Formats: sequence, structure tokens, C-alpha cells
Amino acid sequence: MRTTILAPAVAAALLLTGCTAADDTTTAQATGVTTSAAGETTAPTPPPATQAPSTQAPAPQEPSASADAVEETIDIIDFRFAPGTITVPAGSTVTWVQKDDSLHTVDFTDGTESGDLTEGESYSRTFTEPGTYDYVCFYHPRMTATVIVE
Ligand SMILES: [Cu+2]
Repeated sequence: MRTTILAPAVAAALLLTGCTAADDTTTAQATGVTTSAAGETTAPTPPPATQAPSTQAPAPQEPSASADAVEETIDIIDFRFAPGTITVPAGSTVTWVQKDDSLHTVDFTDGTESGDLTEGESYSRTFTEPGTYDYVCFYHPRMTATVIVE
């Protein structure tokens, strides 16, 4: 305590005396070390305060939502999507497996397209946002189906 109180006084003295007391420069540097040490003592206080809010924070809901995510498979066979309509939780991934010897595509009305799928190929899309996703085969307009994301 005494050292801390004296420090400002010494510094003030140095400022006032200035050029006259050259030897006091060493004392001023030593005082500086003492001041920084005091600063380190104060620093550790904020971290505990930061940890407290995170501890109090309620369990995040997003992870539990993604935990419901599933992986569904839709066959492209006999010029149709089977099943034609499926409902999946947000975060789910749907995979189309092309089982026809004819060329097919999975083209969504939102602009997402699979590109040409030949027999044996597959295409996957992960649906993160809830909504109704209609899609059609580019080559066969009557091949329509829907993925409903909840
Ligand atoms: Cu087709």
C-alpha cells in the first residue's frame, strides 16, 4: 500500500524536478514495475464475470433440432420419384438414387439443380430451412414431386 501511494508522488516529483534529478530515473523505472504488478492483480477479475453468463445460458436449442435431422432416400425409377412426397425435419439430407436407364434430373423450383443423373448415380441435398420444395425432372415434366421440410 505504501509503495503504491508513494509511486505517484515520486513520478510527480520527477516531472517537477525533471532534468535536475538524473539519478531518480532508476527509481521511476522500479516504480513502474510495481504499478504493472498491481495491474495484473486487477486483470484476472473480468474472466470469471465472462464465464458466469455462459454458465447461466439455457441449453441451446439448435443442436437438439439438428439431432432430429434424418437421411432419406428417394428412388428415381420407372419415370417417377418414389416416394413422391416426403416430410423431413430441418437439417435433413435427402438422397435421390437414379435407377432408370433413362436420363433424369432433380430440378427444384428454387433453382437448385442436380444436373444429369445416369443409372446408378445419386444426388443429395441438405435442407436447412423449413419450407415446401417442389422439384421436377428436366427431361420429363410430368415427373414432379415434393420435399416438405418442417
Ligand atoms: Cu426424367
